[in-house]
Amino acid sequence: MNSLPEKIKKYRQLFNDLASKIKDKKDLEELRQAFLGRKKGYLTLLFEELKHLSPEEKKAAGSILNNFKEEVQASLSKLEQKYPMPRAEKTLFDLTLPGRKTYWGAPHPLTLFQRKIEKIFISMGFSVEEGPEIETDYYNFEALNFPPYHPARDSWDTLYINDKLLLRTHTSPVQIRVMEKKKPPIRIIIPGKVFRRETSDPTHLPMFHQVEGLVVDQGITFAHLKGTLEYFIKALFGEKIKLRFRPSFFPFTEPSAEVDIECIACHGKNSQCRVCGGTGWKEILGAGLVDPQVFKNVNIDPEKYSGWAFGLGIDRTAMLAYEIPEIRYFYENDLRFLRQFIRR
Ligand code: FA5
Repeated sequence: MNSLPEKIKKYRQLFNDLASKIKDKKDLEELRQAFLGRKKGYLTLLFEELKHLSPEEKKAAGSILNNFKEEVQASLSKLEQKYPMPRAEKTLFDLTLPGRKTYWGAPHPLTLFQRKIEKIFISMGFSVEEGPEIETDYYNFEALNFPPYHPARDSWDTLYINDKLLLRTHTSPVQIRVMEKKKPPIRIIIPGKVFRRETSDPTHLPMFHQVEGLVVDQGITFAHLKGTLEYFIKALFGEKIKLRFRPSFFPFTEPSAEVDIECIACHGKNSQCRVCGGTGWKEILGAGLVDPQVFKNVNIDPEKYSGWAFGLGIDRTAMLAYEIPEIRYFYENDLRFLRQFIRR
């Protein structure tokens, strides 16, 4: 039997011989398997032979064998540069596949619409205020001139937390909170959530959003209210929008009005329209001159100051602006609906 150094000499020759004949990466892979293959590679088998040697012989032979292994590995990596292995064979990934698209989310269409409203009023010199969604009976009703048991409270029924606390039915209580702290001139808008005991239908929700407006100064008249609201509605819907002021009643304004815009769903042409009930008009806001009693409740002199206020339904107005025939779509969380608004 040949000694280990002799065998190594023979295999070195074989390796060099085969290496000189390599034509492509397939030959290269075969050569690698022949020498380094885990079960039957020549080097693996030679290493197994070490087991039968004495400790001294093992040490000397082991070192020669390791040198030979390093030689083989170095030659193979040199050859690999000449015939590189394709990446796909080395990795489990198909790098040519398109990547997965990440959906980052976006503001809700009602948030976008609220920002649009805020922008128009800010451009007219208004500032933005906020107030609590859980309100006291005093701010939601009494200070706004709804005494206990007043029948006007019926149209603003809500969820009561206890005798004194309730979910606010409109953004008007924030008028009181602001007027208690700030003295005129006041020029603010107040956006926020409101709640009502209401059955939902295509234009009504039990929870929706309003934006309140309040201006208080000397010499303020109904003409200022009308001019500002006309400017605002045209900025939102375009110059051609048809709107009308209609007399109305609110305990905290006198005189009071409601503003309707033409029905975007049917333009007055469908007597069965589910949005306007066939009238051709849809109410978007209530407004009026601040009642002198409200000024007295916050210690502002009604002989010296006057003011106007309005409360607009954001969801209702957004549905008309985007020509959506159903207000509840905003709350169904259907991404096919919501994604349409991302770039508006
Ligand atoms: C009020 O809430 C008064 N606070 C508005 C006001 C403010 C008047 C300041 C005078 C001075 P009203 O209940 O009409 O008013 O609601 C105002 C607007 O909110 C409506 O025109 C409508 O656009 C919207 N709205 C009312 N109820 C609902 C509802 N259930 N679902 C969706 N939008 C509604």
